Amino acid sequence: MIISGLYVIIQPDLHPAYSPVELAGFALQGGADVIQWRDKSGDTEMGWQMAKAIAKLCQPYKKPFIINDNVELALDVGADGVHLGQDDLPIGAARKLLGPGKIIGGSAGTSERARALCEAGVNYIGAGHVFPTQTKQKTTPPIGVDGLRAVCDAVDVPVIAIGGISEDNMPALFEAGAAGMAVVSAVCAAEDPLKATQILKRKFEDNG
Ligand code: TZP
Ligand code: MG
Repeated sequence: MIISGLYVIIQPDLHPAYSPVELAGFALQGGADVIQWRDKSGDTEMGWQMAKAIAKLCQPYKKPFIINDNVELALDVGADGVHLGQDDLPIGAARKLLGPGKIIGGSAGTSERARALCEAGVNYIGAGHVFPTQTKQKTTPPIGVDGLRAVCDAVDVPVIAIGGISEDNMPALFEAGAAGMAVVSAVCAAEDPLKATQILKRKFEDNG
């Protein structure tokens, strides 16, 4: 499975009306190419229940389901892979647990880190944050479109841009060489998450 296209990250507690499972359903209906479950709540039971339900939801769509941070959870719910940041399990250790068939993504803000992740065996890079974002607390400035381009130029695996992405700033990201774009709030905090996904997806069709 290759990771590219519209990558929708589902987080709990962002939408006043819809549950994470409902949000994942809207994202899939709207044409998301990848779904990730990202849960920083610390509520292990809820996280497991949601991950299990979203994994099931993804199956008929044949879209990859990725778990953020948690290799154990990914194995338990039969996810297609994991996304790991700098503070998570090292890529090599995750690969040992997951085996060669699962997808492992890693986060990079620089070309050096992106290259190191590729050497460690990631299948794709999440590059960012490209633009300012309210969704994740950041201590470094955004890498911008030029920073994204540097990462794209440095590696052969698909690069997924992340951070502050909306329909308006997507064209510049394609131009920089991104294979896909990951969004959290553009779908999970949208008044109409289905319509929001459809609008983002159309941008891929326009640029494809
Ligand atoms: N990693 C880098 S930025 C970010 C993550 C998880 C949050 C992106 O959220 P949004 O709402 O799409 O800006
Ligand atoms: Mg992480």
